[in-house]
Amino acid sequence: MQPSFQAEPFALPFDPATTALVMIDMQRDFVEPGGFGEALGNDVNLVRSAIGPCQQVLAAARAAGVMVIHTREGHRADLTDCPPAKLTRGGKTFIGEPGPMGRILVRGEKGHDIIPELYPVAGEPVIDKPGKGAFYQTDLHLILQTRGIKTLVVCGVTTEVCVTTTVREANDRGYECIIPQDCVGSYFPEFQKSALEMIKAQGAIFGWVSNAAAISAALA
Ligand code: C5J
Repeated sequence: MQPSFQAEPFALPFDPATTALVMIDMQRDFVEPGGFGEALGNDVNLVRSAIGPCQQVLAAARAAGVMVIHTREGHRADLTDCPPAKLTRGGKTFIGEPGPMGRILVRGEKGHDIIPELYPVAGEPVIDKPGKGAFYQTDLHLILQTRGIKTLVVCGVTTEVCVTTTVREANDRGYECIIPQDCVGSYFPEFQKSALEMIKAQGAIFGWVSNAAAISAALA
């Protein structure tokens, strides 16, 4: 019998061979003090609750042989790929300026890298993206198509920004997306609640919502 993820608004059947875990932007810049998230005036402690559940789902995906992909939001050191409209927005510190973890949201800097708790292992593609959506100006779609991937388990930060932007992009490209709600984090809990409701509303108009325990159990 085909396995399925328990989810809302209804269970989602999947094939492990055509499923990928996409870990969105679990970078120091978003989940540790001194990065981009804090520079925007946010309390990073609000998103750190997603780390443990993400570790659980990551371990389950690796054990099941499910493809794992990581993304990082950030820019070239010369900022030539950062639109002025993005560059000029911020709070205390702006993209490209020095911070305690190096230049904010710049590739190669300590803050730009993925947190040690969820660090990629050999064979797991890392997608560097200049925008919020992981499909915009990246080779993510090509990589997924090449592997025949149809279903995406999407985790990471932040829920209403890069996570659901990516889910909306993926949905339009024909992927079935499921978000474990404890594996995503937002600096604004009320935004997270609304963002996840929007995903699963109207008969899963953008995708499904589940949790780490259900995803891990289905992959076991
Ligand atoms: C933000 C992201 N929140 N990764 N980026 O600016 O969600």
